[in-house]
Amino acid sequence: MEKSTQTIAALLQEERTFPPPKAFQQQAWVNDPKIYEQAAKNPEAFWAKAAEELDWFKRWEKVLEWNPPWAKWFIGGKLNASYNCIDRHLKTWRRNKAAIIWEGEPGDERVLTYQDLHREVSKFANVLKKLGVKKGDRVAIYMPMIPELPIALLACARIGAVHSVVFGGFSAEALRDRINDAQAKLLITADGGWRRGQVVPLKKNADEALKQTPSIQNTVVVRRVGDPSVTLGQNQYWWHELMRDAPLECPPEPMDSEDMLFILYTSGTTGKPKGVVHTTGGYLVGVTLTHKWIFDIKDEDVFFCTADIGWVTGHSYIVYGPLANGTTVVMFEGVPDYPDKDRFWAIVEKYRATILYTAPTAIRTFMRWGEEYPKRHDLSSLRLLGSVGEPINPEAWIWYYKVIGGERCPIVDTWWQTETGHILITPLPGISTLKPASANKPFPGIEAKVVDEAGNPISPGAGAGYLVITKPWPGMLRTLYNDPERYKQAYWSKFPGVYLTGDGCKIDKDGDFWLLGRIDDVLNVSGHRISTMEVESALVDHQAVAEAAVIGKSHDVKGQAVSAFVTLRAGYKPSSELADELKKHVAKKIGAIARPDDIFFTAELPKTRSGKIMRRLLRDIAEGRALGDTTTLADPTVIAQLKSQYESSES
Ligand code: 7RM
Repeated sequence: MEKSTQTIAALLQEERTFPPPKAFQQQAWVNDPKIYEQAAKNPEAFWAKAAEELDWFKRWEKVLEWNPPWAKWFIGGKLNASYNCIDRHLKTWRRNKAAIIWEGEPGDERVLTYQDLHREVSKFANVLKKLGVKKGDRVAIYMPMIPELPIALLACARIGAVHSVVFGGFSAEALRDRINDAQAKLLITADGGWRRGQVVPLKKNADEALKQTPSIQNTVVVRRVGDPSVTLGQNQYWWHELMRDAPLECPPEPMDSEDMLFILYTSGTTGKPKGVVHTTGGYLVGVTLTHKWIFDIKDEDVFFCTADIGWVTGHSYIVYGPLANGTTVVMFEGVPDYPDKDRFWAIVEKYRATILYTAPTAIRTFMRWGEEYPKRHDLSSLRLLGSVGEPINPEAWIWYYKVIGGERCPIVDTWWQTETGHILITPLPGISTLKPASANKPFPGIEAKVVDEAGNPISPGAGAGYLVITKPWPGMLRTLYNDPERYKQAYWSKFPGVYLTGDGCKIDKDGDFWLLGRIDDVLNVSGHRISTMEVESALVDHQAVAEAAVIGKSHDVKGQAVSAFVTLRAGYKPSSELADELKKHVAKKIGAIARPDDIFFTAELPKTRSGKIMRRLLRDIAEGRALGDTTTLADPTVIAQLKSQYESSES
């Protein structure tokens, strides 16, 4: 160990810069960098100004009350999220504007205007009431990516019920545990969903879960796939039958700014999932302003966010942010490679999407498949690209920029979490000089720092450490549902009064932030703390590598040795020569200290269902341990195969 206040080594040097294109800058909502200082001088005034862009039934009396770690925003204010996302647009020309352009996996389409959305949401809100759902009750939602999903969210918001969306890819047990933790009264699901031409049996899973969920009184089922074997049991109803004679008018419930809007479960490293609680006023202010400024949203835009609404990205940037801004969003039920590997590009072309928001894991997969798929389509409608979910390595950034953006579209690499509610660290496309793999700067009104083990700020250019948020922000989680102690412990105990993100980060001499992955994943090689992100980026920089996951493996002398799991691009084959070449490549790119001791080639990496690499399971394999919790894995066969291959290569 070199110092007691140990930080993370900053190894990777990325020198390329991309200033904002003049034409983009001129038309952008934000084109004066002074906004940062102005907001920093008085963040509360800054956020109050943002709040004025929403419609309030009653104005707030106080902007912020902060008794760490308890925050309240826009105290005394009354508003309704569904009213802000729908009703207020009906008073304008937008009433017949497309709110949601939806495409199903089989190629079916639906377009809902704001007026259509108003009708469907109001009717379903009346259905909820009729089924006995009251303000404050929790409603569990387990659905595919069909229009009824955002309709259900907004209907809950309309009557003040709290939605808890459980991603449709989760198992019956995961659904059961989340229903029970939230004590949900109603479940909304579907007969099934489409995935690569197969039916995901949502109703079957739901029935399995319902055997052990005593709080559920009724279940509503959307007929999506038309599976004739799906029948209704007691207290179960078809969505379309309930909707048939539901009244058209349902006045939005005036909600207190601090009333709960939703719970969203996120898996902790150990133990039961955490029920992240978001409230109404602050969250809506945060998602609305960040969506408008970061994506530079104009009325002409067609915003395509590829996330599932089962994740926070879908909540904030398919539903609440875009609809509050009166945007047209593209919502897609399927996957990028069905029926072929050009599906996203076909959608961009067909609906003339102007903004695409997707994840690095998808971008690296597209790189692996090759340029021929995007090249089949006209992507010239795109004017801005976004990335979220993981650090994007420079090679993937450059590929995205060139192949998808045609070297004309700025990329916003947006850092945030389920807990933060909205984007906190990001470029602003009209003013930021972009650096591939840097998420740029805290959004105006946000104060973030990188600190060492003792909590002392690391000055710009001096290295890496813990990313923390040092002032409350409007969309921050308010607590963990029914577990305030865990809330305090997980986020506020390491550095008192300061929010711990759990991510490693470096800050360069310009004050730009570079995310380095989860602190729990950091390696320690001979006392040097090395981020997974930097070694992985060096590997992906080699033309043969599609994706890489790096872990520390126990080593007698060094403590830990760098061990890499690598997938190759089309046209490359594993060999010991290639492994040697990759080791050398890492040593050359970032230094001998990071040179991998071993490289293991694999066809797939284990990922969560939202696409994040699960390094913890790779560590279990490398150390020959039993696998830890695998319930959040997207594809359990990947890890089983990897384990047996790895074990036979060792012997
Ligand atoms: C939005 C979302 C949160 C974690 C976070 C990071 C990682 C997300 C970026 C990123 C580097 C980014 N919510 N992360 N965005 N890392 N650059 N632009 O993903 O709750 O599911 O995950 O995701 O580690 O802590 S989340």
